Amino acid sequence: MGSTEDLDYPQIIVQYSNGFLISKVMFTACELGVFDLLLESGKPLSSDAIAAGLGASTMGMRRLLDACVGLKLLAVEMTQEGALYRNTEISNVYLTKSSPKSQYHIMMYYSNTVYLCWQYLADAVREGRNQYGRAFGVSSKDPFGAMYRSDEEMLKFMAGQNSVWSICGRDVLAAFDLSPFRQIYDLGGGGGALAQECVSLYPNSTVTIYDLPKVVQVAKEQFVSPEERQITFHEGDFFNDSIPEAELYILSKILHDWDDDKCKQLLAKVYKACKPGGGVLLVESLLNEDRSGPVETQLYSMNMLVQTEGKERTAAEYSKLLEAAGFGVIQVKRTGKLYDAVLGRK
Ligand code: ASE
Repeated sequence: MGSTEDLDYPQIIVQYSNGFLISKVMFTACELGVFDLLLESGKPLSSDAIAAGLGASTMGMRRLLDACVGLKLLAVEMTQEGALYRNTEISNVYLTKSSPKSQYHIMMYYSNTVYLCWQYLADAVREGRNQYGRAFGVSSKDPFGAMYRSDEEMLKFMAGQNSVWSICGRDVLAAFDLSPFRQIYDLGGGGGALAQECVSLYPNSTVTIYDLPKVVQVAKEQFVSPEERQITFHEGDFFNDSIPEAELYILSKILHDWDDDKCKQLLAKVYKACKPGGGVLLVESLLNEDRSGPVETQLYSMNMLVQTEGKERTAAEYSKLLEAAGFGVIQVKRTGKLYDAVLGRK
């Protein structure tokens, strides 16, 4: 890259232009259940068998399967009976619904919600605000009112966010030794996957998932088993209701939803509630200090523009927000994965 060849044939431009085609092929194969069928079958299948099994056209399915082979999401072998398709290892682990590391739900959220908002990216950049009005005809003033506009949308969001913790949860919680903190609140803890990682990594801790009443209700019904003794719930709106006392507050992908004023307001409230010697753990995707990357974080920041009131920030920006609220001894740990950790102490 950066060589004269780039001007002769713009590889990078072609690749980026095709980026959304790649996303949609993967999302569609997931949505139709291609990877699930191949996992269940336990043996390679022809495109006709897959099409029949999924109620799709033979012609359309053949093309989808071939594209998945090109993307290395499927493997193909030629036999006397014709082409037989099977999952690659990565598809078995991440693209099937039933896998413990499944990314299926976040992909459905991207494909059916995020994707529609991105249709209006130019408007979002022009206006500097989220595009719920244009994309879904709902007010953009209250982003979570818009994101949770129906129970179905809320459920899709919660399931999607949960799937991220199956691949990043352990790293962000192990970034610091949190074992001295026994009494933990996960503010905006949603479907509870991070809370579950937390109690499994720190068996002496209890985690309270603090979220809106309707979120807590769904979390109890669909995501967290009542057998999970170390996890409890608290229904509330962290901007308008009180925050109970605890030793550690986790704010995972919360501050990136809000502007600096709202972040300061929330952190000040958390500081007040926090026990002396306690702390706050921010779990966020950190921008480099010079904002040069990582590209995933830059893209997520664009997504925060189209979907929320927030943005992704640098470690220094999060430190400033924490300091403004009174927190000290701020430590930053980059995990090398999508999400990083920042710890502040009271
Ligand atoms: C939020 C997280 C997300 C609010 C809206 C969101 C995600 C998608 N939409 O707190 C997950 C992160 N992924 C992206 C593309 O930003």
